[in-house]
Amino acid sequence: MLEPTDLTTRATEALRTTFGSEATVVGRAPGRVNLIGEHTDYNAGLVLPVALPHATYAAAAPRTDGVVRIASAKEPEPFTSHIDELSAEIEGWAAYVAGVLWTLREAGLVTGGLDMYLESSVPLGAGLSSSASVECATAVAALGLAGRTLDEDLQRAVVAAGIRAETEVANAPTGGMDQSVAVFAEAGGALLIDFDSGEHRSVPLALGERTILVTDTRVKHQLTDGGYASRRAQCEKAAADLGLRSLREAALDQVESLGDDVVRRRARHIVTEIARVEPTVTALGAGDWAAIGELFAASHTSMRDDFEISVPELDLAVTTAVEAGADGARMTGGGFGGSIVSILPADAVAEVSAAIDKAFAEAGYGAPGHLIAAPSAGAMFTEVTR
Ligand code: GAF
Repeated sequence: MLEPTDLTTRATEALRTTFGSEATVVGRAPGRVNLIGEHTDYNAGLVLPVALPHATYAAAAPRTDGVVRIASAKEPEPFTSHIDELSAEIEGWAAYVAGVLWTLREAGLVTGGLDMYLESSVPLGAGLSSSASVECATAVAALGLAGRTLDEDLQRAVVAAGIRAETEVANAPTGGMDQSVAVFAEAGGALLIDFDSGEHRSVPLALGERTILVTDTRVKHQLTDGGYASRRAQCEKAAADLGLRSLREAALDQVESLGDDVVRRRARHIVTEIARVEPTVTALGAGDWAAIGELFAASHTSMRDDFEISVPELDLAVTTAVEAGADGARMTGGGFGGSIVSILPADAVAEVSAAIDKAFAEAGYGAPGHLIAAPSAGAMFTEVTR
């Protein structure tokens, strides 16, 4: 099991050894697993993610000279700049950190320099939103250093800063679900977000004897490699061909009238997937695990056949999880690799994960990783006292 270790101490110690700085603030923001509603955020649709207990920790110390220095456990070579010189032209991993500081400076929310060190327990490239957790941990740490209080307006600013860094600096044309859940999630709940109205509400999860298991196939996915952008463009084309503002407004029979087979199937996934979100909320509330099984199966089939974002490792993990006792399983996140999510009886976790490990070994795939997604809270910062 990939454990959700608290990395506060490691991050503050690494800040000291790397830069000789004492952290005054540690920002923390979680990764996420989406229960249902995939690729619906940029179609003004509904999503239902859960924040993971696995998170990024950003230890930060203020500087009076405006200099910005950033390092992380995965990228120990520091990024160095000056707060006034940050722009959208930032290469590589630093785009997700310095890019957020740039957008906060542009918004007038951050003016000073800082030293920052990041540690994360969110698996990278696993479709579990490690980048949004980095963005949001960075933002709340910088706002904590600036003496701000994280009220709802500022939370919205954090979400916006993360989205801008991701879309304008890292050039990943993503939709906003990951930053929203990283900030607004409440412990014990999933977050129902409506990307048409902009509203969100926490849906308490009465899982009882059930658990949410995430299995990382370790097939690395990238949101910048073209597959994600092409799906987004196809959805926009479908809406435009139908004369609609977005596919949120489309009915299934309208979509079936689209002439282009690929565009029609992409749009069909979006319309049917949006329609599965509220029934999932109802089924979770009622503990109707058979309904969850059907909804997850339909969602996975739709992503595999209509949206074409699954890979054989994801399909095998899903089939095996259900055969071994999960109520339901589906791929989660952007696709083209990454993870599946299963809901299952807590006492079936060992059996289901062992069955997936065995199936992967027999298929000649590398060993997957598993984690328990205990629904956790969104981003916050704590002041370091000594
Ligand atoms: C990625 C994106 F970042 C999200 O905005 C969302 O579109 C998701 O893929 C698919 O549901 O995580």
